[in-house]
Amino acid sequence: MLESKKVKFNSHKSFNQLKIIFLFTALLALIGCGGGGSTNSNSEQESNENASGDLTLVWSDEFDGDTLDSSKWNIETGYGPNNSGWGNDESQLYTNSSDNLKVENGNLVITARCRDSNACGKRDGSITSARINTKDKFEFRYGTVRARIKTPEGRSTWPAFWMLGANFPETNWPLVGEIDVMEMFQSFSNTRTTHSTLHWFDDTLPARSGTPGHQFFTQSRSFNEPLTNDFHVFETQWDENQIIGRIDGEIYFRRIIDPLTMDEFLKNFFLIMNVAVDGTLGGEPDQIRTTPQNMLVDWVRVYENSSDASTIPIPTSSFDSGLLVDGDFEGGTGSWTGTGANISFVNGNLVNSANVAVAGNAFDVNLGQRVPIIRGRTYLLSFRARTEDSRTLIAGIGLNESPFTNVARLTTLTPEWQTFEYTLSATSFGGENSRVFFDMGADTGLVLIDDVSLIEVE
Ligand SMILES: [Ca+2]
Ligand SMILES: [Ca+2]
Ligand SMILES: [Ca+2]
Repeated sequence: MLESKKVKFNSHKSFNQLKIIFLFTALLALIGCGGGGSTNSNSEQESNENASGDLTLVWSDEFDGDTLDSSKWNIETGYGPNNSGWGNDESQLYTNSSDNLKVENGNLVITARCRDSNACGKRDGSITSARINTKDKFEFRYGTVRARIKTPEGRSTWPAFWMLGANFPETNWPLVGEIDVMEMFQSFSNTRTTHSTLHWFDDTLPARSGTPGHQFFTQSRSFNEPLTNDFHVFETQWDENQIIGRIDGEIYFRRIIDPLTMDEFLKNFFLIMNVAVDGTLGGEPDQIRTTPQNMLVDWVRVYENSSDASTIPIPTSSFDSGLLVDGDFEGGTGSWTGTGANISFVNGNLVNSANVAVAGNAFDVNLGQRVPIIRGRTYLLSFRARTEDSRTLIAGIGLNESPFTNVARLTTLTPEWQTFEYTLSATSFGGENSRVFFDMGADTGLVLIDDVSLIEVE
């Protein structure tokens, strides 16, 4: 859930961001990350409770009563600041009516509905839903937050369980930081996929959207069955070093916190739950025209991590990237750029992943890192890569500016990881603004890249 109450941000999901989301979704579908993983058994869900070790409960709502506990939650109503649809061009009116928000049978129930099938319009009061938060009532720094949620159907719905920095709205988004524990949306994804995302501010890098300084990092997990069929436990484990995301106890998101540029995540956050309709990541109202769609939340629990120090092991990497930074992608950093720069968690390892849906120019989907190249010198570029079936990419070194002079090799990938080593001589170019690059847009299909290094050779 993006938030942009004060920052004008009409098109915050830029084309590239949408494309990246599509890339992730397609990738995860392709690599087939397991089965449905769904269970409707409380006992099975509860058995996952200690999957992250011994945790101390610090806050929870079991939704056992028949009204929302106002000592824990605030109800947000309206269309958001400036009636802008909460910064995302969302259509719904948030209300505090029991038509949209109630506690029933042990669950919080948020219902998105249209007045009738012919009245389902944008911010005219015909579509209603609900949004609640814990600002000033429960704010925390570090810990494990979990919720057991049955997400709503409906192509237009955009349910989310997320957090904003506690200094919001006094401090603008994205300087407050945003942690999305669970987000599902169907315009650019599907009901089989949950997304976890961080948003923060870092103006030393090119903005990732129309908001200056906006950076984000997103990972998703797709299943064979719709997540909407049943309850699932969505989780974020957060300490001063990194943020981990899980669904039903299984990790699918990991991001190391750079304390210099991601200081947003070293401060207090509060919780938010909502079901948006339409807007930049929802979709045109369809099912909700005739059938109200419910998000059910059995419980929300926040646990202390088991000690003040980091409890999440940070992967140690002995990989030598040579002249490059973070060649094994384990830092999950912004060292890599390009339309094909998407770091993904695959079998316990962070790799760069891109899936090309439509073939075009090779450079249309690219991954690169700036590195000085000295004219006349020779370099050894090595990396590991694979695809699903068979396809090519172009790997090389070259100028990072026009005329993009380069020396490169056409590389044929297979479903097995292969190591490629290319000796490349910079006979006709060089300079500070040079780069290592991978151009992947000429063929369709998946590309996974890992362990990239560049060294100078005699
Ligand atoms: Ca920052
Ligand atoms: Ca409950
Ligand atoms: Ca790696």
